[in-house]
Amino acid sequence: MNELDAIVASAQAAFAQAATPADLENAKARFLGKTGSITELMKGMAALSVEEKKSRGAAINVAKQAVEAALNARRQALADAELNKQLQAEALDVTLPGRARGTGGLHPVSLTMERLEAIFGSMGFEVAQGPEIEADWYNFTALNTPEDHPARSMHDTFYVEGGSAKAPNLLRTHTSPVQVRHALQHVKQYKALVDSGQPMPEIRVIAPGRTYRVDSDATHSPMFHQCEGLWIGENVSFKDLKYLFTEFCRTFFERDDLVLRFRPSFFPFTEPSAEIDIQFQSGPLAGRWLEVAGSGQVHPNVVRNMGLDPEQHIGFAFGMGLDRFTMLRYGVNDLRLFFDGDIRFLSQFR
Ligand code: 2NM
Repeated sequence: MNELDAIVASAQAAFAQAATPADLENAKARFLGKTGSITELMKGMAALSVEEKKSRGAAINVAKQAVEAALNARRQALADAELNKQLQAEALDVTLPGRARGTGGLHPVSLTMERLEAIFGSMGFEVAQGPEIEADWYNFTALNTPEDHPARSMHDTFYVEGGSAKAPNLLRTHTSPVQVRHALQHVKQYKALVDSGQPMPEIRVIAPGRTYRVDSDATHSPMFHQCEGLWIGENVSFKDLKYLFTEFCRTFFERDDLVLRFRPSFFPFTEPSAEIDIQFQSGPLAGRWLEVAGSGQVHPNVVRNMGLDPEQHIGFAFGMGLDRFTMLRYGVNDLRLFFDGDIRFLSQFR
């Protein structure tokens, strides 16, 4: 191999070895740079005769062109490789399925609330709301709860700063104060009728919502959900309560054979009072009596505090725990699951 062929071969090998554009430019300098081997050969021609210059020059030019061709080919190859790498990194598989945006859903207790509102709504009940920070009068006094009742102690009730007889000073321990507020408003609306001794439209209302008690363990949360109901008229009796609540439970649990039991009990705001138990006839809970609500005929003092004459107006009320209803309906065995906010649990109710 002559000297020129050897230089061309060595340049081709050097260019092939260059892994990056910077490597390639360094290799180029060794052959075509100011002191590169091809450049040196051209400098060396100065001493030659005109005839020799012609043939030598042509040969060097051929070699130089070969080196430049190799250089350009490698430049192109490196650029192509770089482009391919980039394309691969940014590759987009348009055949992949899209990423679904997670859809939210209602909390199971909210689902129970909606269900209750729909069922009682179909039976002519309005839905009432009221403040969660409540006045002592609405939460206890109006409900015939004596001053020395243990529920009024700081061990059972969350009190807040300030407050007077009617000013907000505690976190409501039940939603009964909402019933009292609703009844007073209703009576005010129909005041002309009431004053003239004429019949007033019946009060039929439920009050679902958050309630608070100083209580926290596996089966009690300091914040829990209640729904209370109130039906007041001139001829409303316990049999209406029994019919209404039986219909409600059978609809709520979707069981026609569900059985109810009313057990004598005591509440300051009702007299007589009864605990309501239910029994499933099939399924995992079949045969067991499950306590689901408290109820009773509204106490004459409470009827009076609602602005009505207990000699003329009579009715019943009931109260139930929504968390418990939700647990029974869905077979949830730990109350705390409702308050943990774990999406793996909650998403099952979507
Ligand atoms: C219960 C049990 C019995 C009740 C009473 C009233 C009101 F406001 F009419 F007096 N609302 N809810 C009541 C009665 C609540 O919960 C266990």
